[in-house]
Order: sequence, then structure tokens, then C-alpha cells
Amino acid sequence: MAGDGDLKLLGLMVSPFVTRVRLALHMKGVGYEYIETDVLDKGELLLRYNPVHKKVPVLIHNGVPLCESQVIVQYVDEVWSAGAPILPADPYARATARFWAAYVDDKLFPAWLGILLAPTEAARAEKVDATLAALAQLEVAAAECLDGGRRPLFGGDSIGFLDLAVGCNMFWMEALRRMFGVTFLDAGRTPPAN
Ligand SMILES: N[C@@H](CCC(=O)N[C@@H](CS)C(=O)NCC(=O)O)C(=O)O
Repeated sequence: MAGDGDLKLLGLMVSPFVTRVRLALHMKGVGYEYIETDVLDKGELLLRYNPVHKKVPVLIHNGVPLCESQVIVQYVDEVWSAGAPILPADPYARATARFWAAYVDDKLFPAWLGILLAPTEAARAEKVDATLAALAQLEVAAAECLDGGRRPLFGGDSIGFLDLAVGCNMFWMEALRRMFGVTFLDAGRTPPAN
């Protein structure tokens, strides 16, 4: 596909941020070399290509690095514009998708990560509550962006920016349920779209 060039992705299998980028590349049908990266013992590649944050994902396109998953997804959408669009065409819908995607990264992600990292049961319970609150708030986004449940996806009929932002966290909801016995997604609290 035009524009592919030399494409490498520094990633980590369990990272929602990396999953987000991989899904975007997959949607565009873009081939790339995946390089599983140790983020605890940071190697030369990660430090060279993401010296600011030293985090994955890093997409290296023809030798040039792109960092921060939301930035990368938007870059992928622009460079491989022939594939299914990821960002909404309408400026207001695009701004709304970016607003809620930022919310996911600022509120939902730290809340559920805190469950894993909590030093005490009390601290874990607090993070469980924060995760449930963040998911409840996302239901507001769903009401706003899914046209009261009439649209199946935030992106309309195909997967969009906010679907990727939210969806890449979902495998962790299941992992946390199995680890700690807390159900985060159920038809009562987080009803599926029609
Ligand atoms: N805001 C960043 C977050 C990326 C992130 O937190 N990556 C984690 C893996 S899930 C990481 O590389 N952590 C290494 C570290 O914190 O040193 C993004 O959207 O790409």
C-alpha cells in the first residue's frame, strides 16, 4: 500500500496504548515490523526514539519516530487516508471524540491501573470505585455519541477514534474481573448499543 515505507512499532503485548495503534494499523491494512519492548529495562531503541517519555508505543516510519498513542493513531489515519477513516469528518464530532479519548487516558486508565498497583485492599477498593465511576461517565459519552444507542459504534458504522481509545482498555476489564472478581461491564451498568 502506498505510504507504507519502512514501518516498525515498538510495543508491549499487554499495553492498551500499543493495542490501540496496532488496531489502527490493522484497520488500514498496513504491514509493519512489531518489536516487543522491555519498558522496565529500557533498551537503546526505546531511549533513542522516545527520549522524552521513554514509553511505548513508538511508531518508526522511515526512520522517524512518532510517540503517544493518540497522536500515532491520528498520524496513521492521515498518512494512510485511503483506508476506512478513523477520525470523524465533522469537526464537532472529531473534537468530541478527542475529548472523550483524553478522558479515557486521564481517568479510566489510571483508575484501573491503580487496582493492579494498589498496596492495600482499601486502596484497591478506592480504585475499583474510580474505575466504575469512569465507566459510568463514559455512558454519558455513549448517550451523546451513539445517538441514544441507535449507532453501534462511536465511529458510526465502522470503528472510529473513540472506539479504539475505549476498546483497547476492555481486555483489561476482563483480566481484572478474573483477578479480583469485580465485574466492570454488565448489561445493567454498561448496556450494549442496539
Ligand atoms: N500516553 C502514552 C502512555 C503510554 C504508556 O504509558 N506506555 C506504558 C506501557 S502501557 C509504558 O511504556 N510504560 C513505561 C514507563 O512508564 O516507564 C500513550 O498514549 O502512548
